[in-house]
Amino acid sequence: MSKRPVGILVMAYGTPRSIDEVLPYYTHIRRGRAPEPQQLQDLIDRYEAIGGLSPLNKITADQVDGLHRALTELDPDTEYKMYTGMKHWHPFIEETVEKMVADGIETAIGVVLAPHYSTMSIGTYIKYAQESIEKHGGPQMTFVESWHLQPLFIDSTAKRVQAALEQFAPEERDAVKIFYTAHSLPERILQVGDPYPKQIEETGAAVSEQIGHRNWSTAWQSAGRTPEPWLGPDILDVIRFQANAGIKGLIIAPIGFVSDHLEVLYDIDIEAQKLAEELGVKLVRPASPNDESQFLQGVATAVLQQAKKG
Ligand code: FEC
Repeated sequence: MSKRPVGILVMAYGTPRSIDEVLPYYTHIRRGRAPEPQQLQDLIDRYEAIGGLSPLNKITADQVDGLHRALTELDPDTEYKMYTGMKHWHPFIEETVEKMVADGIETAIGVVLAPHYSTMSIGTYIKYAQESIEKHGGPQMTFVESWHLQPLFIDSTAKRVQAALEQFAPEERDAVKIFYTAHSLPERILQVGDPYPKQIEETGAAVSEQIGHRNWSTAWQSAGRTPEPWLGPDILDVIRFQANAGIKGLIIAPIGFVSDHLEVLYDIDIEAQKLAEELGVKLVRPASPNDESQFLQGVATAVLQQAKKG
């Protein structure tokens, strides 16, 4: 009798499939509170500025296919069956867990397409999956909690950051400051000893070490539009500060994200780029991992390590 397939629940953020879905999507992100009409319009405008909608769904699907290929290459004796569950839009994590149960999946591994653990990011994905597993009575699932120092992830990131650095003339490169960024979160995460800021720092240090570039720091981007304090400095303040200090070249490397999507294509490529241009700073953003094979081999390796731990 052939062995049963192992289910892989790949969890990602999710994005609207049409402009009509932006309101319920945004309401879901806000935990059921509908946005003000102006906030909704601002978000629609940002989607329009990046071409109408986000490419995130297509990229997530390509990443899941690539991850399947990588798992099968690394472990040809096991059959892996791939599932995709989204945090904020269809197919929601819960819908996918229900499907896994209906398909007869008994054992599974969950992994989030985000490298760094925070109670408010990966922790929430895992919580949603666990609640769904409880509700639907299975499958037996363990989770990759973070993979921010996975060597193939670091190596593929280092290559992309190095390529960004090479967009500056050799004699300019030492003076180019690299800012490794991630999505900001409310400052209150610090009170509970959340590992998120430290993990971002560790990824930045590992990548910088690999490319031998000492001139780097971390910063935050895409903070929520709420009155409470969010982690800073924000990238826009960083650009202003660096411009005032006479810095002419910057790299913003969004290591907290693994795809081209709104927070990269709008917040960095449009908003931050516009400010940098106004202030006479050359700003370069490294390419996103998307479905690059070395990156996905890194995620697959993290999944297989989790499978061994059981
Ligand atoms: O391309 C797309 O359509 C979706 C891009 C997208 C990604 C993403 C990743 C993260 N978020 C994280 C935390 C928060 C917190 C709030 C929040 C709000 C938004 C809004 C949009 C949005 N996020 Fe997101 N995020 C993406 C999109 N995010 C749209 C709502 C409008 C706005 O504030 O810009 C604040 C919620 C609140 O108001 O209470 C907190 C974190 C990540 C990175 C980890 C991950 O990918 O899961 C953390 C992609």
